[in-house]
Amino acid sequence: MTTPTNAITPAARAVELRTRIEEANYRYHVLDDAQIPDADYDRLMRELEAIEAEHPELAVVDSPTRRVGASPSREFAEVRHELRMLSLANAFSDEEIEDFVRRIEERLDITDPVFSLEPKFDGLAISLRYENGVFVQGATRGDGETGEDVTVNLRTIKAIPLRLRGDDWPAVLEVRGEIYMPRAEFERYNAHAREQGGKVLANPRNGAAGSLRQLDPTITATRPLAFFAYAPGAIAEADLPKTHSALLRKFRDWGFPVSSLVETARGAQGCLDYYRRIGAARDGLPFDIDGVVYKLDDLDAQRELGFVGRTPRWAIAHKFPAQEQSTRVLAIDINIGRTGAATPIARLEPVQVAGVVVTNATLHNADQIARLDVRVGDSVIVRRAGDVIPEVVRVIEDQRPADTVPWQMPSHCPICQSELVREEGQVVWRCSGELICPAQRKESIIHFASRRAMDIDGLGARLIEDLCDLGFVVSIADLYKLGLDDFLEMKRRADARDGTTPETVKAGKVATRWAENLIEAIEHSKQTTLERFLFALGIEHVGESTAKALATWFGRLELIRHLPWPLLKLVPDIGGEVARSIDRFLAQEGNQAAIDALLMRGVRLTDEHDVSPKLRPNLATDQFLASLEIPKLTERRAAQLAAAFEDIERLADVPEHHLITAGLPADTAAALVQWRDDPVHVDLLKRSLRTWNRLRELAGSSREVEQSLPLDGKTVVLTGSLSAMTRDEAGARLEALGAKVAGSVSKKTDFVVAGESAGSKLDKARSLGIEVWDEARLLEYLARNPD
Ligand code: 5U1
Repeated sequence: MTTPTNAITPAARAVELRTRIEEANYRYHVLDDAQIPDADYDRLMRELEAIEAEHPELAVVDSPTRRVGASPSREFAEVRHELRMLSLANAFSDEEIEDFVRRIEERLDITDPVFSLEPKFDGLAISLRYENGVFVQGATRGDGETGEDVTVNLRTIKAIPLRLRGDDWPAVLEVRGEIYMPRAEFERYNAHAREQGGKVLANPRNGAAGSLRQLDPTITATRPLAFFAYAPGAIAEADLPKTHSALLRKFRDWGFPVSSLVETARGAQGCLDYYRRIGAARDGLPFDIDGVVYKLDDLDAQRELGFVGRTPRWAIAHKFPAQEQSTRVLAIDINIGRTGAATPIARLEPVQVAGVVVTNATLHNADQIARLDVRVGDSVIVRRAGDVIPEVVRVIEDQRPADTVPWQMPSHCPICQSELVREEGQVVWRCSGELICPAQRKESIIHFASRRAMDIDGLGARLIEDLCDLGFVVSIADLYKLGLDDFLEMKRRADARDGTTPETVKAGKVATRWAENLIEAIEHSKQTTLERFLFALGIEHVGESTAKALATWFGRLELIRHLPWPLLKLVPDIGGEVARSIDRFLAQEGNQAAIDALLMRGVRLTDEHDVSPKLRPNLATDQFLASLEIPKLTERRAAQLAAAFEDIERLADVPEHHLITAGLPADTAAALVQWRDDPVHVDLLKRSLRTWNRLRELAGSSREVEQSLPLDGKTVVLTGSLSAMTRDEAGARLEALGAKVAGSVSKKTDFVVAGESAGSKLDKARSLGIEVWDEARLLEYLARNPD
């Protein structure tokens, strides 16, 4: 076949596609600035795959289609590193860093040298070798002299370039760095594994190491791994930069991801400032780090200093306090949450983890215990990262005492003795006691009063426990009937119980003031927003964002509290599971009675409004039919049915053959009739039709166009601390002006508000060229745009 002269040849198209795919990879993994949507990227890949399949002669080894190519092997070959892979000396205190810097100053006879400052990534060190710009080999560190050849696995990681960019790279280039698993990807991976009953990864570091050491590269390809370059290995003679930081910039140009947190600074003080800043930002980073690394920036000076054993004199790791420690399990208890979820908790021999004494750690659920095989008496590794509840990561099996037995979920709630039950397909066991279970009641009241819910100042968990234990409060609405005498009496009884009874006049006055403040806070909480109120009810799966969606789309409590689940699903962010959970909650008389009692005792929702006109398109007949989840009724069939039956109420009794005449396949018609005639669905259909009609009326009469707001469509990120208001308050003000407040900076961010001590988010905003407002500018804007 000849190619028309004006048409692009398959060879030229393949080159063009590879260039575009590589450019997309570079932008995404190195510049953190994705330019094409995933779907377009996939399309380019499929087109390239098709060309290479049809023209095998055009396939090249560094084609992006060849990332997963090799078949499983039985073991990894050994690789001898041309240049030894070094390790770093560790330091844990400021003094050790001051000594490290002093030693360098003395040896080189200089003062305040410049250091390259970098995070110490918690992953797996590797070395990548490029010959004439093409990736030829990748190896683990091993013992520093010899590692394992993991080239085929590394090829599957898109952040690793298969061919270098530009043309000024040396003929032989080894780049060293860390393979890691981003936290969010780790969570997503584990959530999926749990759902599928698969094996979960213990932590992101094990996830990265385990994934890279798979003998089958197709498995590695499914693991969400990433890479940061941080050091050179063997390099052929070339004209290279004179400093480490400039070399990292070169790596970036050649296509390697380099952390945006890399900086330079002078002397020990510069290093220690960096340590503290990165330490403060650590929990908010998208990946795990276990310290920072300081490297003398001048490469000639590095060579002059040389090594002691396997560690360089010119670099050091300044480690954060350990996040994992070993301890012993003294008992495994069950904690009952506000939705009745029974969470096993390990009671531990007290141990310091990252500066805090840990005595309890979550074991998540019975499946997790079975997977880890945690037993009372075992020595275990506990992990505490940031604000996250400490968790048991694994058992140290060779320290298991002889007399341990596998743990079993108890059959009854330890608090109310109701049966513990587990719904089919769910991992969570629940106490079936619901409102009779004091633990569930207590937890639901604690949640109701909490800062992000009804925000009752001063009414914390301890106080609520006392109020419940001493019989002053049984349900959330009881909070609003407490008087001064109740608080004083409760305090008297609690003090007597605990043996702390300071019956002095002064103590009496202090107690009265305390009780008055509480009553004022309770009174104050009565004026709240619909969104907070819905969140405060503690409905399973209804977090702040779902509560906000409900409030925004439906506008009024009276409407929301009678919506059956199919209609709740018409809101874009609410799926079947969440909608059913809300429906289940609202179907319980006790819950409806609690809402009535709250309203009767004066709770007022200050921001109720009409149904959002945005709901109108979602109320189309076909969408309504699809929301009912009738078996076999796909979206297409729902649209067909909607077109055939103007009066959809007829569906309740239309004969099956009419459905077939209307064009539905016989099996769909039969499924619909079977569904409709099931007594459970008769009522659901009736209720859904009634509320759907009402919603259509309401959405039809609500204001045609919503007022546009000055920050409509803008995404804002707040970071650092503000002095005139909290970040939450600033966020609420910006939201009231139409902005969406996001938690992390991306290229979609329109501007970042940076207060005092802003850290990595500010750095990222700057590196992406995003507009940054300081507090003064924010205040000025808010003053000019009152909400
Ligand atoms: N960020 C960073 N981590 N890390 C680990 N730099 C760095 N350098 C290392 C190691 C082992 O070794 C250098 C001495 C090349």
